[in-house]
Amino acid sequence: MTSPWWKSAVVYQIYPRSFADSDHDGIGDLPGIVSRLDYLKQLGVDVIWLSPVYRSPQDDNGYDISDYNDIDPTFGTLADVDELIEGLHARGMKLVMDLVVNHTSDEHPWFVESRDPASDKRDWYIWRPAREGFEPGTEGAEPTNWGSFFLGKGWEFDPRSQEYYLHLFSPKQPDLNWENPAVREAIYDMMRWWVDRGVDGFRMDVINLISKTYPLVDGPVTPGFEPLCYDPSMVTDGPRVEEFLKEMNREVGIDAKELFSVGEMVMVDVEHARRYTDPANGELGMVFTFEHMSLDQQPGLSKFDLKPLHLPDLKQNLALWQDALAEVGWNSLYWNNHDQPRVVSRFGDDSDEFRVPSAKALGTVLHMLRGTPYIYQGEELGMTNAGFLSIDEYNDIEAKRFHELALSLGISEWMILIALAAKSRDNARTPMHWDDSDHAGFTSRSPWLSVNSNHREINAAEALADPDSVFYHYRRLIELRHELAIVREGRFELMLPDHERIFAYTRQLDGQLLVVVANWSQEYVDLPTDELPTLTEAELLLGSHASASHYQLEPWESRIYLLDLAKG
Ligand code: ISL
Repeated sequence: MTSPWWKSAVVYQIYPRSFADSDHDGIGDLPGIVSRLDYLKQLGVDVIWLSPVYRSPQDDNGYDISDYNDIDPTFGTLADVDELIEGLHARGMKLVMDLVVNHTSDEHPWFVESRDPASDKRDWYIWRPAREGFEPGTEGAEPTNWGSFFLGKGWEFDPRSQEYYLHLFSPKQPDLNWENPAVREAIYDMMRWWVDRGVDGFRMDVINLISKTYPLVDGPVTPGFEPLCYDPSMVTDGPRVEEFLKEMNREVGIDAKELFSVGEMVMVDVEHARRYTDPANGELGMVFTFEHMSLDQQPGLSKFDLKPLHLPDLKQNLALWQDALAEVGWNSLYWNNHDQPRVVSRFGDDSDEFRVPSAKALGTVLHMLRGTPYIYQGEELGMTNAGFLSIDEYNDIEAKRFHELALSLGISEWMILIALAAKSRDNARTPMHWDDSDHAGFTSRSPWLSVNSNHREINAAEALADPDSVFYHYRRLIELRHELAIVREGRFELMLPDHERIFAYTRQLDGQLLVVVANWSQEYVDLPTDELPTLTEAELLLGSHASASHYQLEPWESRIYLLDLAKG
């Protein structure tokens, strides 16, 4: 059996609001993306994943959809999507759409109808009466004690029917009732419509939340984090998720048409991930795991509860996933997306001195792993966190809700701002840096979210003119995946698991060994040569520094070697 095409692909994620503004309203749009396709081709990526561009009140920047079959006027028109598809296909790239079907917007006609208790759409969402013995709409009357992922309660009271609807995210994102076959059919139908239009697959938002465990009951309160007062494992990987995914795959023809599919899986573990991506099960191509993204938070649920990253934890977690999916299943590889802070600021070093080498080291470590790598817009330039100093600069609903809730719990403003500066999703959402002009070439007007002032130094024009830039390093990493079977298929082995500064691993295939070494620190570090393969005969495929010592790495230096085992 031949390997599916997406196992050798590299994906680039575009957050449309922040990529390129063509109509001068300060918000990115589809024609803006179309105008930048040659840049993406030059980087060498295979697939573009587009965050939502559908009609939406934009309560959660498009993850609240009011019409799945149309484009929000902010972003353009259906004709613009057709042009994007055509432009990508003409350049040998593919388009993956975001599929947000755990919930819709409360302004979606399905939900508007559903508010009427007599409507045949009532059962398309999850409605429940007040808790027994409670007056509807009063304190504590919610059907269960569930909170929302955006903090606050997970149920919204509807005065008209005196009932509550479930929303695991904002109150403007009511959860669909996947138990209802008519809901599922409507979704598959919509997906087929997009496939017929020419899209090449889907990134499925929070797809392991679609099957709830019935009856819905109170969850245990998590000590120290009462506002999210249920155990989230009660809503992840529910009893029918796999059945629904199989049905979707069959009905939409995901495997049959060799479409791309990645499921965003909140809190997924390796066992579930293996089942979801076992080709024999006909569910998904790959998943997004979150485990490596929670290693810089204190144990518990809040990502804003900060903790420094301990490198061995990260190595062991990535190795766990590499090993667990080595025989069966497939994983995606990512440091960044529109929900995560910029990795060079988070796990690297965004100081003037080390930003470039640390961005390269991070790219090297991720891209030489087994799986499908994702690049989030601007990562290939080494873009950094937003650096916002006041709550007024933030846009994201999650940041605002966290600020409000934390203040109400008596947490000081500056503590909240420190947490937001480290972890807010707006870190990833500041506009793309195209050049050093006033709004970074993103727009000619005032942008919807401030441009980072460091765009004067960090921008695409600058990167393209500099052969040593992060951009060209990423381009080479992508080429290596395309060129070498060992990068795609080689067996992974972690080296130096407990070393606190060096990230090292090997990949092995057909008598060859790929060796990756990276210095994850500001210090010079000696390579423990007796614990690593002998590198003196090895071919250096890519290095971040001109140095040639086989015994030492400069600060944040990274190297990729290829070694012939018969010779070595
Ligand atoms: O970003 C998060 C909190 O910091 C996550 O909990 C995030 O909400 C979760 O990863 C689900 O994300 C996806 O669904 C959300 C949307 O806000 C995110 O942008 C999307 O990636 C609801 O649709």
